[in-house]
Amino acid sequence: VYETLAVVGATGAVGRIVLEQLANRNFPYKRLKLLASQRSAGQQVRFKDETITVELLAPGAFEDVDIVIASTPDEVSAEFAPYAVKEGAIVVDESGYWRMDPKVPLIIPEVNPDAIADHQGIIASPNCSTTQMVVALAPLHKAAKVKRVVVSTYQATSGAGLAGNAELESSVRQILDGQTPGHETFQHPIGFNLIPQIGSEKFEGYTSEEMKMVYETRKIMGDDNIQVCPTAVRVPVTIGHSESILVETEKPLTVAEATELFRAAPGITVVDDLANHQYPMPRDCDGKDDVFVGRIRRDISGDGHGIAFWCVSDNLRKGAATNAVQIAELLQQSVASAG
Ligand code: 2RA
Repeated sequence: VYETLAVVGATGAVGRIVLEQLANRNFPYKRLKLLASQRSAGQQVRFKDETITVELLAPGAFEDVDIVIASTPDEVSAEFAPYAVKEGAIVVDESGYWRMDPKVPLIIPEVNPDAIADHQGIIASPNCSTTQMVVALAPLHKAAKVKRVVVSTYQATSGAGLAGNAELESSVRQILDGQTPGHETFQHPIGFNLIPQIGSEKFEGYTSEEMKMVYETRKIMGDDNIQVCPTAVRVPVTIGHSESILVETEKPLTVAEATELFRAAPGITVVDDLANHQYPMPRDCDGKDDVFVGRIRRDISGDGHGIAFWCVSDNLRKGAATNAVQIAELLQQSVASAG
C-alpha cells in the first residue's frame, strides 16, 4: 500500500471528519502528516493515540508523501496541488478548482470507480450537493437512462465551513435577543431565513453552486445529454443537505421499480413511509455516511417518465470527507491488487 498519507486542511470542518473517517475505517497507512496554511500550522491535533503537530503547507512538504487528502479553498488547491504532484504525491482534492479539468477524474466510488485509472496525479471529489444527487440518480440512470433533472437544494450552513455554523448560531441568538442580526459569511442573516443564493452568478442567472450540479453530474455520469435545472438554497440547518428531485428517464419507471433500484444501490438507504411519518431529515442523517432517499412518488404532472423524490445526506461526510476517504481507499486497493 501507499505508506505516507497527508491530510491538508486537517483543522477545518471537513478535515476533522477526514481524520475521524481514517480512524473509523481503519485506513491502511504507516505515517500520517497533517498540513495547513500559516493560520493553523503549529496547532496540535489528537489522532488515535497520538498528538500530531500541524505542519506548514509549503513546497517541499510532499517529498515523502504518497497520498494527500485535501480540503482547502479553491485558490489554495490551485497553488499547492501542482507542486504536491511534482514532489511525487497523488492528491485527492475536495476543492472545486480541478473538478472540470479534463485531465482530472471526478470520482464517486459507488458510481464511476473505473475513471480513477486515468488520473495524472490529481483526483477530484465532487461538490456536496452534486454527490448526493448523483449517488441517487446513478441506479436509475443505469436502468432507465436519466434525461432531465429538476432539483431544488436545502443546503446546511456547514457547507460554508465552521464559520457558516457559527454565523447561524449568532444570527439566531441575536434575533431571539431582539437585536438586528449581522452577517458576513452569507449574503443575508441566515437565522429564521432561507437564502436562494449559494456562490456567485455564473450563467444566465444561475449561481456557481447551481452550475456545479449541471457540469459535474454530466462528467461523473459520463453523459453530456443529461439536462439539469437546479436551484440552490441555504437553509438554517447546521449539517445535512436536502434535495427535492424530479427525474425524467428515457424508459418509464414505476415507483416500485425506482424504490427497488434505490434499495439495491450501494450507499443508499431508503426511508419512505409517509403514513408513519418516516422520511429522511437532516437531523437523522447527521453523522451518517449514506445518502438517504424517501418520498418516492410518480410525477403526476408528466407523461409517465418522471419520478419525484427527497434526498438527504450529511454534507461533511458523503458530500466531502467520506467520499474523499473512499477515493483514497480505491487508490490503496489499486496498488494492493497491482502488487
Ligand atoms: C456549500 N456546496 O454548501 C458548498 C460547499 N462545497 O456551500
